[in-house]
Amino acid sequence: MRTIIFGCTGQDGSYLAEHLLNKGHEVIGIARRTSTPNSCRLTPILGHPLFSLLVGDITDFGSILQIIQDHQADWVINLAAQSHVGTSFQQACSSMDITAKGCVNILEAIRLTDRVCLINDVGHTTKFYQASSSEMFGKAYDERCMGITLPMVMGRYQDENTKFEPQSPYAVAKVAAHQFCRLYRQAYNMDIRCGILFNHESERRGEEFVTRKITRWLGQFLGWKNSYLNASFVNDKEEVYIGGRVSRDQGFQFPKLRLGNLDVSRDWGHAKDYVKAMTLIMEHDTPDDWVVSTGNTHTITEFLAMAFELAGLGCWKNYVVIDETLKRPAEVPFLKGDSSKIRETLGWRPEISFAKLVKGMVEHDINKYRGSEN
Ligand code: NAP
Ligand code: G4F
Repeated sequence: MRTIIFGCTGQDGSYLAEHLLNKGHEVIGIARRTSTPNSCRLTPILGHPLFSLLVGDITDFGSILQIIQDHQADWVINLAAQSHVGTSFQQACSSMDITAKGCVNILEAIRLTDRVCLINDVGHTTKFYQASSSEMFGKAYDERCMGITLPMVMGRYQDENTKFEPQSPYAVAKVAAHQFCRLYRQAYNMDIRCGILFNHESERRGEEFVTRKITRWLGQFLGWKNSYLNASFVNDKEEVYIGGRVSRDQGFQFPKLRLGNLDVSRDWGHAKDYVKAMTLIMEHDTPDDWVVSTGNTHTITEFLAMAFELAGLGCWKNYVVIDETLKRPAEVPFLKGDSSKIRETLGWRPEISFAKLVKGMVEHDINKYRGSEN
Protein backbone atom coordinates (compact mmCIF):
# COMPACT_ATOMS: atom_id res chain seq x y z
CA MET A 1 0.00 0.00 0.00
CA ARG A 2 1.34 3.41 -0.97
CA THR A 3 -0.08 6.53 0.69
CA ILE A 4 0.61 10.17 -0.10
CA ILE A 5 -0.05 12.60 2.76
CA PHE A 6 -0.45 16.31 2.02
CA GLY A 7 0.00 18.23 5.28
CA CYS A 8 2.38 15.60 6.62
CA THR A 9 4.31 18.08 8.77
CA GLY A 10 1.22 19.06 10.79
CA GLN A 11 -0.18 17.55 14.00
CA ASP A 12 -2.43 14.99 12.27
CA GLY A 13 -0.07 14.34 9.37
CA SER A 14 2.74 13.32 11.69
CA TYR A 15 0.55 10.95 13.76
CA LEU A 16 -1.11 9.48 10.66
CA ALA A 17 2.24 8.84 8.97
CA GLU A 18 3.44 6.96 12.08
CA HIS A 19 0.21 4.97 12.27
CA LEU A 20 0.32 3.95 8.59
CA LEU A 21 4.02 3.06 8.72
CA ASN A 22 3.22 0.77 11.67
CA LYS A 23 0.58 -0.86 9.49
CA GLY A 24 3.19 -1.47 6.75
CA HIS A 25 2.23 1.31 4.32
CA GLU A 26 4.82 3.06 2.21
CA VAL A 27 4.23 6.73 3.11
CA ILE A 28 5.17 9.69 0.93
CA GLY A 29 4.86 12.90 2.91
CA ILE A 30 4.48 16.20 1.09
CA ALA A 31 5.85 19.33 2.73
CA ARG A 32 5.92 22.84 1.36
CA ARG A 33 9.24 24.60 1.03
CA THR A 34 9.99 26.85 4.01
CA SER A 35 13.06 28.91 4.86
CA THR A 36 13.55 27.02 8.12
CA PRO A 37 12.79 23.30 8.59
CA ASN A 38 9.11 22.46 9.19
CA SER A 39 9.64 18.74 9.80
CA CYS A 40 10.20 18.71 13.58
CA ARG A 41 7.04 16.65 14.22
CA LEU A 42 8.38 14.01 11.82
CA THR A 43 11.58 13.40 13.82
CA PRO A 44 10.46 9.90 14.98
CA ILE A 45 10.03 8.69 11.38
CA LEU A 46 12.67 10.56 9.38
CA GLY A 47 14.97 7.77 8.23
CA HIS A 48 12.24 5.08 8.33
CA PRO A 49 12.84 2.87 5.24
CA LEU A 50 9.20 3.18 4.12
CA PHE A 51 9.00 6.94 4.59
CA SER A 52 10.02 9.67 2.17
CA LEU A 53 9.46 13.42 2.25
CA LEU A 54 8.91 15.38 -0.97
CA VAL A 55 8.43 19.07 -1.59
CA GLY A 56 5.05 20.26 -2.87
CA ASP A 57 2.56 23.07 -2.37
CA ILE A 58 -1.14 22.31 -2.79
CA THR A 59 -1.77 25.76 -4.25
CA ASP A 60 0.53 24.87 -7.15
CA PHE A 61 -1.41 22.59 -9.52
CA GLY A 62 1.61 21.61 -11.62
CA SER A 63 3.61 20.30 -8.67
CA ILE A 64 0.59 18.37 -7.34
CA LEU A 65 -0.18 16.78 -10.72
CA GLN A 66 3.46 15.72 -11.04
CA ILE A 67 3.45 14.10 -7.59
CA ILE A 68 0.16 12.27 -8.22
CA GLN A 69 1.28 11.06 -11.66
CA ASP A 70 4.75 9.98 -10.56
CA HIS A 71 3.72 7.95 -7.52
CA GLN A 72 0.36 6.32 -8.41
CA ALA A 73 -0.61 6.02 -4.76
CA ASP A 74 -3.42 3.79 -3.46
CA TRP A 75 -4.45 6.43 -0.95
CA VAL A 76 -4.10 10.22 -1.15
CA ILE A 77 -4.82 12.03 2.11
CA ASN A 78 -5.37 15.79 2.17
CA LEU A 79 -4.64 17.26 5.60
CA ALA A 80 -3.04 20.41 4.23
CA ALA A 81 -4.81 23.65 5.16
CA GLN A 82 -4.42 27.09 6.63
CA SER A 83 -6.01 25.54 9.68
CA HIS A 84 -6.14 28.45 12.14
CA VAL A 85 -9.63 29.93 12.22
CA GLY A 86 -8.60 33.28 13.75
CA THR A 87 -5.90 33.79 11.11
CA SER A 88 -8.40 33.11 8.33
CA PHE A 89 -10.15 36.41 9.19
CA GLN A 90 -6.89 38.27 8.49
CA GLN A 91 -5.90 36.11 5.50
CA ALA A 92 -9.20 35.27 3.81
CA CYS A 93 -7.78 35.06 0.28
CA SER A 94 -4.85 32.77 1.05
CA SER A 95 -7.04 30.67 3.37
CA MET A 96 -9.40 30.15 0.45
CA ASP A 97 -6.50 29.39 -1.94
CA ILE A 98 -4.98 26.78 0.35
CA THR A 99 -7.95 25.27 2.12
CA ALA A 100 -10.51 25.24 -0.72
CA LYS A 101 -8.66 25.51 -4.03
CA GLY A 102 -5.79 23.35 -2.79
CA CYS A 103 -8.28 20.51 -2.34
CA VAL A 104 -9.67 21.06 -5.85
CA ASN A 105 -6.10 20.97 -7.25
CA ILE A 106 -5.59 17.52 -5.72
CA LEU A 107 -9.02 16.27 -6.87
CA GLU A 108 -8.30 17.41 -10.42
CA ALA A 109 -4.82 15.87 -10.40
CA ILE A 110 -6.29 12.52 -9.27
CA ARG A 111 -9.18 12.71 -11.75
CA LEU A 112 -6.88 13.40 -14.70
CA THR A 113 -4.30 10.80 -13.68
CA ASP A 114 -6.85 8.02 -13.09
CA ARG A 115 -8.54 8.92 -16.40
CA VAL A 116 -5.27 8.43 -18.31
CA CYS A 117 -4.84 5.07 -16.55
CA LEU A 118 -8.36 4.07 -17.63
CA ILE A 119 -7.72 5.10 -21.25
CA ASN A 120 -4.50 3.07 -21.21
CA ASP A 121 -6.38 0.15 -19.67
CA VAL A 122 -4.18 -0.02 -16.56
CA GLY A 123 -7.18 0.65 -14.27
CA HIS A 124 -5.77 2.50 -11.26
CA THR A 125 -8.24 3.96 -8.76
CA THR A 126 -7.03 6.29 -6.07
CA LYS A 127 -8.89 6.62 -2.78
CA PHE A 128 -8.95 10.22 -1.58
CA TYR A 129 -9.47 11.50 1.99
CA GLN A 130 -10.48 15.09 2.70
CA ALA A 131 -10.03 16.63 6.17
CA SER A 132 -13.43 18.25 6.61
CA SER A 133 -14.21 20.04 9.84
CA SER A 134 -16.88 20.52 12.49
CA GLU A 135 -16.29 24.26 11.91
CA MET A 136 -18.48 23.77 8.82
CA PHE A 137 -21.51 23.46 11.12
CA GLY A 138 -20.80 26.87 12.61
CA LYS A 139 -23.85 27.96 14.54
CA ALA A 140 -26.09 25.12 13.35
CA TYR A 141 -27.00 22.15 15.49
CA ASP A 142 -29.81 19.67 15.90
CA GLU A 143 -31.63 18.99 19.13
CA ARG A 144 -32.87 15.81 20.66
CA CYS A 145 -34.22 14.73 23.96
CA MET A 146 -31.30 13.04 25.75
CA GLY A 147 -33.31 11.20 28.40
CA ILE A 148 -36.64 10.72 30.03
CA THR A 149 -35.71 11.92 33.50
CA LEU A 150 -37.38 15.06 34.75
CA PRO A 151 -36.77 17.80 33.90
CA MET A 152 -36.44 16.74 30.27
CA VAL A 153 -32.92 17.61 29.03
CA MET A 154 -32.69 18.77 25.45
CA GLY A 155 -29.28 17.99 24.02
CA ARG A 156 -27.69 19.92 21.16
CA TYR A 157 -25.40 18.05 18.78
CA GLN A 158 -24.10 17.93 15.20
CA ASP A 159 -23.99 14.87 12.96
CA GLU A 160 -23.73 14.00 9.24
CA ASN A 161 -27.20 15.47 8.61
CA THR A 162 -26.71 18.81 10.34
CA LYS A 163 -26.69 21.77 7.94
CA PHE A 164 -23.63 23.96 7.39
CA GLU A 165 -23.61 27.53 8.71
CA PRO A 166 -19.92 28.50 8.46
CA GLN A 167 -18.74 31.38 10.67
CA SER A 168 -15.27 32.13 9.30
CA PRO A 169 -13.34 32.29 6.01
CA TYR A 170 -11.70 29.02 7.11
CA ALA A 171 -15.07 27.33 7.54
CA VAL A 172 -16.40 28.68 4.24
CA ALA A 173 -13.30 27.27 2.51
CA LYS A 174 -13.79 23.87 4.22
CA VAL A 175 -17.46 23.80 3.11
CA ALA A 176 -16.39 24.59 -0.47
CA ALA A 177 -13.80 21.77 -0.43
CA HIS A 178 -16.35 19.39 1.13
CA GLN A 179 -18.95 20.20 -1.53
CA PHE A 180 -16.35 19.67 -4.27
CA CYS A 181 -15.65 16.24 -2.80
CA ARG A 182 -19.36 15.35 -2.80
CA LEU A 183 -19.72 16.62 -6.37
CA TYR A 184 -16.69 14.70 -7.70
CA ARG A 185 -17.88 11.55 -5.92
CA GLN A 186 -21.26 11.79 -7.69
CA ALA A 187 -20.25 13.27 -11.04
CA TYR A 188 -17.09 11.24 -11.72
CA ASN A 189 -17.72 8.26 -9.44
CA MET A 190 -14.44 8.99 -7.67
CA ASP A 191 -13.58 7.21 -4.41
CA ILE A 192 -13.71 10.16 -2.02
CA ARG A 193 -14.06 9.96 1.75
CA CYS A 194 -14.60 12.95 4.03
CA GLY A 195 -13.98 12.85 7.76
CA ILE A 196 -15.86 15.66 9.51
CA LEU A 197 -13.61 15.85 12.52
CA PHE A 198 -14.31 17.74 15.73
CA ASN A 199 -11.44 19.44 17.58
CA HIS A 200 -8.57 17.15 18.43
CA GLU A 201 -5.44 18.11 20.29
CA SER A 202 -2.17 16.68 21.57
CA GLU A 203 1.29 17.73 22.65
CA ARG A 204 1.98 18.20 18.91
CA ARG A 205 -0.86 20.74 18.55
CA GLY A 206 0.14 24.05 16.94
CA GLU A 207 1.08 26.56 19.63
CA GLU A 208 -1.50 29.18 18.61
CA PHE A 209 -4.56 26.94 19.18
CA VAL A 210 -6.22 27.63 22.51
CA THR A 211 -5.45 24.34 24.30
CA ARG A 212 -1.76 24.35 23.43
CA LYS A 213 -1.53 28.09 24.04
CA ILE A 214 -2.68 27.41 27.60
CA THR A 215 -0.40 24.42 28.30
CA ARG A 216 2.60 26.12 26.68
CA TRP A 217 2.06 29.21 28.83
CA LEU A 218 1.89 27.00 31.92
CA GLY A 219 5.14 25.26 30.98
CA GLN A 220 6.95 28.52 30.27
CA PHE A 221 5.58 30.25 33.36
CA LEU A 222 6.59 27.41 35.69
CA GLY A 223 10.01 27.22 34.00
CA TRP A 224 10.46 30.94 34.69
CA LYS A 225 9.04 30.86 38.23
CA ASN A 226 11.05 27.82 39.30
CA SER A 227 14.26 29.43 38.15
CA TYR A 228 13.85 32.03 40.95
CA LEU A 229 14.00 29.82 44.01
CA ASN A 230 13.09 31.55 47.29
CA ALA A 231 11.78 34.64 45.47
CA SER A 232 8.45 36.19 46.36
CA PHE A 233 6.10 36.93 43.50
CA VAL A 234 3.66 39.79 43.04
CA ASN A 235 0.54 39.07 41.02
CA ASP A 236 -0.14 42.30 39.14
CA LYS A 237 -2.92 43.08 36.67
CA GLU A 238 -1.07 42.18 33.45
CA GLU A 239 1.92 40.25 34.72
CA VAL A 240 3.53 38.37 37.57
CA TYR A 241 6.77 39.89 38.81
CA ILE A 242 9.38 39.27 41.41
CA GLY A 243 8.89 41.29 44.55
CA GLY A 244 11.35 42.34 47.21
CA ARG A 245 14.57 44.01 46.20
CA VAL A 246 14.22 43.31 42.48
CA SER A 247 12.24 46.00 40.75
CA ARG A 248 9.72 45.08 38.04
CA ASP A 249 11.51 47.49 35.71
CA GLN A 250 14.50 45.19 35.51
CA GLY A 251 12.75 42.64 33.34
CA PHE A 252 11.95 40.14 36.11
CA GLN A 253 8.34 39.84 35.12
CA PHE A 254 6.25 37.31 33.22
CA PRO A 255 3.20 38.38 31.15
CA LYS A 256 -0.09 36.76 32.08
CA LEU A 257 -1.88 34.46 29.66
CA ARG A 258 -3.88 36.56 27.18
CA LEU A 259 -7.00 34.90 25.78
CA GLY A 260 -10.04 35.96 23.76
CA ASN A 261 -13.56 34.55 24.01
CA LEU A 262 -13.85 32.00 26.82
CA ASP A 263 -17.60 31.59 26.42
CA VAL A 264 -17.45 28.69 23.96
CA SER A 265 -17.67 24.90 24.12
CA ARG A 266 -15.64 22.42 22.12
CA ASP A 267 -15.81 18.63 21.70
CA TRP A 268 -12.11 17.92 22.27
CA GLY A 269 -10.52 14.55 21.56
CA HIS A 270 -6.96 13.29 21.15
CA ALA A 271 -5.34 13.41 17.68
CA LYS A 272 -3.98 9.85 18.06
CA ASP A 273 -7.56 8.51 18.25
CA TYR A 274 -8.62 10.63 15.28
CA VAL A 275 -5.93 9.38 12.88
CA LYS A 276 -7.16 5.84 13.66
CA ALA A 277 -10.64 6.98 12.61
CA MET A 278 -9.19 8.36 9.33
CA THR A 279 -7.63 4.96 8.64
CA LEU A 280 -10.89 3.09 9.30
CA ILE A 281 -12.72 5.52 6.98
CA MET A 282 -10.19 4.75 4.23
CA GLU A 283 -10.31 0.99 4.83
CA HIS A 284 -14.12 0.83 4.66
CA ASP A 285 -15.53 -0.68 1.44
CA THR A 286 -17.55 2.38 0.33
CA PRO A 287 -16.78 6.11 0.04
CA ASP A 288 -18.82 8.26 2.44
CA ASP A 289 -18.86 11.16 4.93
CA TRP A 290 -18.24 10.50 8.64
CA VAL A 291 -18.50 12.61 11.78
CA VAL A 292 -15.68 11.88 14.25
CA SER A 293 -16.11 13.22 17.79
CA THR A 294 -16.06 12.22 21.44
CA GLY A 295 -19.65 13.30 22.09
CA ASN A 296 -18.54 15.28 25.15
CA THR A 297 -18.23 19.03 25.15
CA HIS A 298 -16.27 21.27 27.53
CA THR A 299 -15.94 25.00 27.94
CA ILE A 300 -12.56 26.72 27.70
CA THR A 301 -12.87 27.59 31.37
CA GLU A 302 -13.18 23.85 32.18
CA PHE A 303 -9.96 23.24 30.23
CA LEU A 304 -8.31 26.14 32.06
CA ALA A 305 -9.45 24.94 35.49
CA MET A 306 -8.17 21.41 34.92
CA ALA A 307 -4.85 22.52 33.38
CA PHE A 308 -4.07 25.09 36.12
CA GLU A 309 -4.99 22.61 38.86
CA LEU A 310 -2.68 19.98 37.33
CA ALA A 311 0.14 22.53 37.11
CA GLY A 312 -0.33 23.32 40.81
CA LEU A 313 -1.20 26.97 40.27
CA GLY A 314 -4.74 26.90 41.64
CA CYS A 315 -7.32 29.25 40.19
CA TRP A 316 -6.68 30.18 36.54
CA LYS A 317 -8.46 33.52 37.01
CA ASN A 318 -5.36 34.82 38.83
CA TYR A 319 -3.26 34.39 35.68
CA VAL A 320 -5.51 35.09 32.69
CA VAL A 321 -6.14 38.45 31.02
CA ILE A 322 -9.00 38.83 28.54
CA ASP A 323 -7.73 40.50 25.39
CA GLU A 324 -10.55 41.91 23.25
CA THR A 325 -8.31 41.89 20.17
CA LEU A 326 -8.18 38.08 20.31
CA LYS A 327 -11.97 37.78 19.96
CA ARG A 328 -13.08 36.79 16.47
CA PRO A 329 -15.49 38.83 14.30
CA ALA A 330 -17.81 35.80 14.23
CA GLU A 331 -17.72 32.83 16.56
CA VAL A 332 -18.76 29.17 16.79
CA PRO A 333 -20.23 29.01 20.27
CA PHE A 334 -20.98 25.32 20.71
CA LEU A 335 -19.71 22.09 19.15
CA LYS A 336 -20.75 18.59 20.21
CA GLY A 337 -20.60 15.72 17.75
CA ASP A 338 -22.80 12.68 17.50
CA SER A 339 -20.45 10.08 15.98
CA SER A 340 -22.88 7.13 16.21
CA LYS A 341 -22.39 6.35 12.52
CA ILE A 342 -18.65 5.64 12.71
CA ARG A 343 -19.02 3.94 16.10
CA GLU A 344 -21.76 1.59 14.92
CA THR A 345 -20.50 0.95 11.36
CA LEU A 346 -16.72 0.93 11.75
CA GLY A 347 -16.39 0.18 15.49
CA TRP A 348 -14.35 3.34 16.19
CA ARG A 349 -14.21 4.64 19.78
CA PRO A 350 -12.06 7.38 21.29
CA GLU A 351 -9.69 5.80 23.85
CA ILE A 352 -8.10 8.90 25.37
CA SER A 353 -10.37 10.84 27.75
CA PHE A 354 -10.55 14.62 28.11
CA ALA A 355 -8.80 14.39 31.52
CA LYS A 356 -5.98 12.29 30.06
CA LEU A 357 -5.63 14.66 27.10
CA VAL A 358 -5.27 17.71 29.36
CA LYS A 359 -2.87 15.91 31.70
CA GLY A 360 -0.68 14.72 28.82
CA MET A 361 -0.45 18.20 27.29
CA VAL A 362 0.27 19.92 30.63
CA GLU A 363 2.94 17.38 31.61
CA HIS A 364 4.57 17.58 28.19
CA ASP A 365 4.87 21.36 28.26
CA ILE A 366 6.02 21.48 31.89
CA ASN A 367 8.80 19.02 31.02
CA LYS A 368 9.63 20.88 27.84
CA TYR A 369 10.27 24.19 29.59
CA ARG A 370 11.65 22.80 32.86
CA GLY A 371 14.76 24.74 33.84
CA SER A 372 14.23 27.38 31.15
CA GLU A 373 13.69 31.07 31.74
CA ASN A 374 11.54 31.63 28.68
P1 NAP B 1 -1.94 21.69 11.16
O1 NAP B 1 -1.11 21.15 12.28
O2 NAP B 1 -2.10 23.16 11.03
O3 NAP B 1 -1.30 21.12 9.79
C1 NAP B 1 -1.63 21.68 8.55
C2 NAP B 1 -0.67 21.14 7.52
O4 NAP B 1 -0.93 21.75 6.25
C3 NAP B 1 0.82 21.45 7.82
O5 NAP B 1 1.58 20.32 7.47
C4 NAP B 1 1.11 22.61 6.87
O6 NAP B 1 2.47 22.74 6.55
C5 NAP B 1 0.30 22.15 5.68
N1 NAP B 1 0.10 23.19 4.69
C6 NAP B 1 -0.41 24.43 4.86
N2 NAP B 1 -0.44 25.10 3.70
C7 NAP B 1 0.08 24.27 2.77
C8 NAP B 1 0.32 24.38 1.38
N3 NAP B 1 0.03 25.51 0.71
N4 NAP B 1 0.84 23.33 0.72
C9 NAP B 1 1.16 22.20 1.38
N5 NAP B 1 0.94 22.02 2.70
C10 NAP B 1 0.43 23.06 3.39
O7 NAP B 1 -3.39 21.06 11.18
P2 NAP B 1 -3.92 19.71 11.90
O8 NAP B 1 -4.46 20.06 13.22
O9 NAP B 1 -2.91 18.66 11.75
O10 NAP B 1 -5.19 19.40 10.98
C11 NAP B 1 -5.07 18.61 9.81
C12 NAP B 1 -6.23 18.93 8.87
O11 NAP B 1 -7.46 18.61 9.52
C13 NAP B 1 -6.35 20.38 8.46
O12 NAP B 1 -6.85 20.41 7.15
C14 NAP B 1 -7.38 20.96 9.41
O13 NAP B 1 -8.02 22.06 8.83
C15 NAP B 1 -8.30 19.77 9.56
N6 NAP B 1 -9.01 19.68 10.84
C16 NAP B 1 -8.32 19.75 12.01
C17 NAP B 1 -9.01 19.61 13.21
C18 NAP B 1 -8.28 19.69 14.53
O14 NAP B 1 -8.95 19.87 15.55
N7 NAP B 1 -6.97 19.51 14.56
C19 NAP B 1 -10.39 19.38 13.19
C20 NAP B 1 -11.05 19.30 11.98
C21 NAP B 1 -10.36 19.43 10.79
P3 NAP B 1 3.49 23.58 7.50
O15 NAP B 1 3.95 22.60 8.54
O16 NAP B 1 4.55 23.99 6.55
O17 NAP B 1 2.72 24.72 8.09
O1 G4F C 1 -8.23 26.34 19.49
P1 G4F C 1 -8.98 27.16 18.50
O2 G4F C 1 -8.20 28.14 17.70
O3 G4F C 1 -9.75 26.11 17.58
P2 G4F C 1 -11.04 26.25 16.64
O4 G4F C 1 -11.29 27.64 16.24
O5 G4F C 1 -12.16 25.53 17.31
O6 G4F C 1 -10.57 25.44 15.34
C1 G4F C 1 -9.90 24.19 15.45
O7 G4F C 1 -10.87 23.16 15.39
C2 G4F C 1 -11.59 23.06 14.16
C3 G4F C 1 -12.58 21.89 14.31
O8 G4F C 1 -13.74 22.34 14.94
C4 G4F C 1 -10.61 22.82 13.03
F1 G4F C 1 -11.30 22.70 11.86
C5 G4F C 1 -9.64 23.98 12.96
O9 G4F C 1 -8.67 23.71 11.94
C6 G4F C 1 -8.90 24.09 14.30
O10 G4F C 1 -8.12 22.94 14.47
O11 G4F C 1 -10.14 27.96 19.22
C7 G4F C 1 -11.10 27.33 20.02
C8 G4F C 1 -11.95 28.39 20.70
C9 G4F C 1 -12.49 29.44 19.73
O12 G4F C 1 -13.85 29.66 20.03
C10 G4F C 1 -11.69 30.69 20.05
O13 G4F C 1 -12.39 31.93 19.83
O14 G4F C 1 -11.14 29.09 21.62
C11 G4F C 1 -11.42 30.47 21.51
N1 G4F C 1 -10.27 31.23 22.02
C12 G4F C 1 -10.28 32.06 23.09
N2 G4F C 1 -9.07 32.62 23.27
C13 G4F C 1 -9.05 31.24 21.49
C14 G4F C 1 -8.29 32.12 22.28
N3 G4F C 1 -8.53 30.58 20.43
C15 G4F C 1 -7.22 30.80 20.14
N4 G4F C 1 -6.67 30.13 19.08
N5 G4F C 1 -6.44 31.67 20.87
C16 G4F C 1 -6.93 32.38 21.95
O15 G4F C 1 -6.21 33.14 22.58
